[in-house]
Amino acid sequence: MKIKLFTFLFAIALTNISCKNNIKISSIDVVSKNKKPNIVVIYLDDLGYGDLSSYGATELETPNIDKLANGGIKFTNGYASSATCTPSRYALLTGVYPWKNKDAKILPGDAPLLLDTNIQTLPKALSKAGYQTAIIGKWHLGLGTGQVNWNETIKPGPNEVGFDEAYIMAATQDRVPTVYIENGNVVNLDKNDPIQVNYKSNFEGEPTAISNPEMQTMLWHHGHNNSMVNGVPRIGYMAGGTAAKWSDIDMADHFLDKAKTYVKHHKEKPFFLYYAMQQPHVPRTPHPRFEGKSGMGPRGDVILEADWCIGEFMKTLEEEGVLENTLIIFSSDNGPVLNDGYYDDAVEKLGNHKPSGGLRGGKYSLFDAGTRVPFITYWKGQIQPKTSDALVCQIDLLESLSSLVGVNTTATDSQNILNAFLGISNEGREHLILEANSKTALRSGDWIMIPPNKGVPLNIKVNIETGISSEYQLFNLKKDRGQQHNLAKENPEKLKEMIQIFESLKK
Ligand code: NG6
Ligand code: CA
Repeated sequence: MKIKLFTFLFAIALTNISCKNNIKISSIDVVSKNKKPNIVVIYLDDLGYGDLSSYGATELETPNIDKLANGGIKFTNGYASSATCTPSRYALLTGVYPWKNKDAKILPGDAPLLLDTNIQTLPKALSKAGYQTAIIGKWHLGLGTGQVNWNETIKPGPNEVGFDEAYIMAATQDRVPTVYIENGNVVNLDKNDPIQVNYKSNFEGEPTAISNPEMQTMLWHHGHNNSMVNGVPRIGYMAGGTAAKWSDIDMADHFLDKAKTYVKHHKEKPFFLYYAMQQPHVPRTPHPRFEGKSGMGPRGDVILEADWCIGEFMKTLEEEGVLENTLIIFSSDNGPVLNDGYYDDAVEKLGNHKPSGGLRGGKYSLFDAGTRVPFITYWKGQIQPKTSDALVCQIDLLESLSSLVGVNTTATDSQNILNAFLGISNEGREHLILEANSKTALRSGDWIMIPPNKGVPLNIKVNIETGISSEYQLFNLKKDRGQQHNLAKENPEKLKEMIQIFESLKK
């Protein structure tokens, strides 16, 4: 009879505790004896710590994601590496702290590829172990080498940094070009209607939200007033490519369909799928099936839509017979924001919902809600359900998953905390440097230290506290989850210790 991996892992946990002098067997040895699991990273965009019912939300229900949270490990101290997208995704894929790369900032849609093609990446590491690899969804790490010609094969891009297959949007849903790109080629491109993209100036005769406000179906609040696509004003100017333009309301279904098809076609060998969903980033464009369903306006509706997509995706894993051999990691690239540049009722219809789940700040913030996000690992029949307060970060997936599949890396920032991810241990990393808009803070144990920074304490446009202060800030998250009591003056010893750790890690 086949003995389940969980039984093995449990036995090993006991072995480690009781037989200290014996040679330690690690979870890696165990997994290598078994078939390599498929690995799926489901990554949401701007989903906050409090946006899921399994993470305490009372005003909306996310039953499908809750199944993962309640049937897997629900981390309460799980972090993105940054409070914005590009740097978090950079860290997720490279295992390198984003603040070490000065270009790892929110990128325009025509930015060159941020990743050096020689750098180690998560998909490359998994490829070494024989995995098939794919990204479906939001990329936002740049493409090409500058001056991209969207009408030819665009490279380097995801295929050149480790993904065998890539079906992506270049940047964000609110940035041009608003087209899907499959393995470097714009999908449905009509060569007679070439695409042009410019982030500085418009193309002659092309309507913008400024020249033709009457064409808008969604109004811009700040930023988004350049080219309009499907009535939604975007960041950046685009001309041509009419047949290739995506349908915003169908985007979720479109990526879901690609993800399901990928599983169906690749289930015979281990695969790594990075399913990077666009919700609930702006513009929030739920399919009409979900319109009005949350009572919270489009932001709530697209969270329900994302939850439904995940349920459908899980059904596919089950139907294809791979659910019990698939490790799923669920998280978000940064914390929540309500008004991120459009009038879409996110603020007006919020009601009692608390996207940040009582944490301070939000997207763009050095306070905790900027980076502390829902973080779940799920592996049916293998991971025993629990809530874990281990300190874990997306940056650690590179080293931890490499160790799971038996691949060596040269990681420095990424740590092997596989046992925390598999629930064998409650110990994650000791320290973590967090980043927001190129400024950094230290989390160590239950403490957070934010050094003095220049800048404004409130990002007025999005109404989010930045975490910036001219003074040191020190918080004990265990006693003060909402970061209301700055203990820097009260506890100079702890502050000194935190500064020392911070400085040694930032060297
Ligand atoms: C900001 C945009 C915001 C969003 C963000 C990127 C403006 C005024 N704001 O610059 O709407 O697109 O970039 O979000 O343009 S992220 O989640 O991809 O980092
Ligand atoms: Ca984001």
